[in-house]
Amino acid sequence: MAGRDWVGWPVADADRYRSLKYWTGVTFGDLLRDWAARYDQRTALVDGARRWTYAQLDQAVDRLVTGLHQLGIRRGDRVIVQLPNRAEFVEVWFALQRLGAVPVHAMPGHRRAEITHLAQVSGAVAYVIADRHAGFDFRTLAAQVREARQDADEPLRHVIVIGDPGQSGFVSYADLSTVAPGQPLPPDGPAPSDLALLLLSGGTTGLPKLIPRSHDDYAYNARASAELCGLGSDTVYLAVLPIAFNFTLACPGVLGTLTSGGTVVVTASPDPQTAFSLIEREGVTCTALTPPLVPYWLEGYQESRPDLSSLRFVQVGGARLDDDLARRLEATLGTRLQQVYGMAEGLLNYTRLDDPDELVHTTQGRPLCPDDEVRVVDPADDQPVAPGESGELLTRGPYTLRGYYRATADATSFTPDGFYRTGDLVRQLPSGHLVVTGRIKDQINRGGEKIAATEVEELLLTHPSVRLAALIAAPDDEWGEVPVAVLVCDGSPPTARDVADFLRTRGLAAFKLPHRVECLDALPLTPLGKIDKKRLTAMFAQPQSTPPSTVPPT
Ligand code: OOB
Repeated sequence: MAGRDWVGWPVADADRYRSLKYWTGVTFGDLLRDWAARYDQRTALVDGARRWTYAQLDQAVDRLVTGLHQLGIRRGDRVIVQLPNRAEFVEVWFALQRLGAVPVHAMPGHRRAEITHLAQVSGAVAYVIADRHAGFDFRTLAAQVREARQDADEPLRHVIVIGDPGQSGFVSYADLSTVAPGQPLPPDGPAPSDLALLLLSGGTTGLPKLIPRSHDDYAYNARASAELCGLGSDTVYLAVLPIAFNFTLACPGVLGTLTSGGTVVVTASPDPQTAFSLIEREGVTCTALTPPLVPYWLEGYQESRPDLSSLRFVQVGGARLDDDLARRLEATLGTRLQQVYGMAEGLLNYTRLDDPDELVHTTQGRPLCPDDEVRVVDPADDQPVAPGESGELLTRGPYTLRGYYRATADATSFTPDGFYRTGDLVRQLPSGHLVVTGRIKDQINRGGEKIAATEVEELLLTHPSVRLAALIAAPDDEWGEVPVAVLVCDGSPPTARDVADFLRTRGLAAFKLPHRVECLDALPLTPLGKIDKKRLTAMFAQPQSTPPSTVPPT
């Protein structure tokens, strides 16, 4: 373990999680082999008109493993994966697992600032993209990232492109997945306790941190979630949210469905009508949404009255779902709701499918595992609050990290005894269910997409006329909350459009752009001399009456 880039669980805890059979000592590469043996000719994956049986998926993954190995990708190498929801995501992910290489999960919306940062923190040697998606050419982005990393200790050596690789010396995915087997693969596959993937933290300071997840802990995450949701070989899961999102991949999502012998249907479009026709065509039994998608689904349902009778339940998570919308979802779609309050760092809370309606509509669920330890504390002194009172949620357990990758920010993110500080304010009911009441972390949650305030503030401060900058959350009917930039400027203040253009040229993802810009002569300070964000939030909690220089986020 010496010199490792990440800290695992203390030996005593790891032994306990093994003896309790949470960790079963299997890697994802071997799990896919087992599923192929067990579920063989059943349909594993559907993407448009293309379908894969379990046996075909297993073979496609083997071919890709050979191709990746011949390219020089080795056990332990980190590989950034930035793909829309396509079957290739699943092939690439399992091929990397079988090789012992580590996917770094980028989001489809990430741009130069985020991907360069991911490449730097992870030391990735390769980057997997689609040629174009949603009007954006990812090859241009990849060329910029490769150039930015060319003199680094760990440069980006390969860009693998699904579709047309273009002229930049990038590798064609089609070529890679059809290479003839050459040398036999080295027998030393990954160990179950090894790093399996790196997820992105929503972040509170600076750029996103990387979350190490092992085969053991992540396989438990997917399997236990699948059991809780009653998945089986009749499950048909529709992946609407990005597969790179922990929620979609393993809660129970794609991996939980495959664990159960079910079928995963992927769609790259969040449009409800596309989803409805797939639900009807494939007999989808469950799917997962973030709260802003829910009103669209309800409206879409009223318009076209699709047959959704196959749907057993719809999960909603990633941000707080309004209680009333929760009730309307069930009444309109005629299906069970499951609220999911989770985090890439680990802990998952689910409402149970047979919970009383009141709990399903008004809480964000209770922990997945009997050995998830949760404490609700006063953030000032880490002492437990009175039962039912609101406090910060701290947690520790068999699938919750003990430190970030390459140990960034661990001192502030964990208690000395290994509890992760979620930065979320919750209250716990006698039943164990949690209600998310707020947040103390400096983050904006735009309908499930997380924005670390300081990341945007640091870029705003590089604008020539910006002297001080604070990014705050303002309430919003569509997104729940949106980022608003409060600036102190020299000379004439930039408009929201100027600011958005500026941040885009700095390579920032579009979902992080401020929806509004407000200018002040000075920023209010706390007694300790920090920017008083509480006050700013109160000042700008309401949309301004004079039409603000609003810019659409995308
Ligand atoms: C999920 O994961 P992340 O890592 O993108 O974000 C985690 C944070 C939580 O700490 C909390 O602040 C917020 O997102 N959150 C919710 C929520 N679910 C997540 N806040 C209120 N209500 C909810 N239901 O977002 C995530 C990961 C796995 C499953 C589901 C969501």
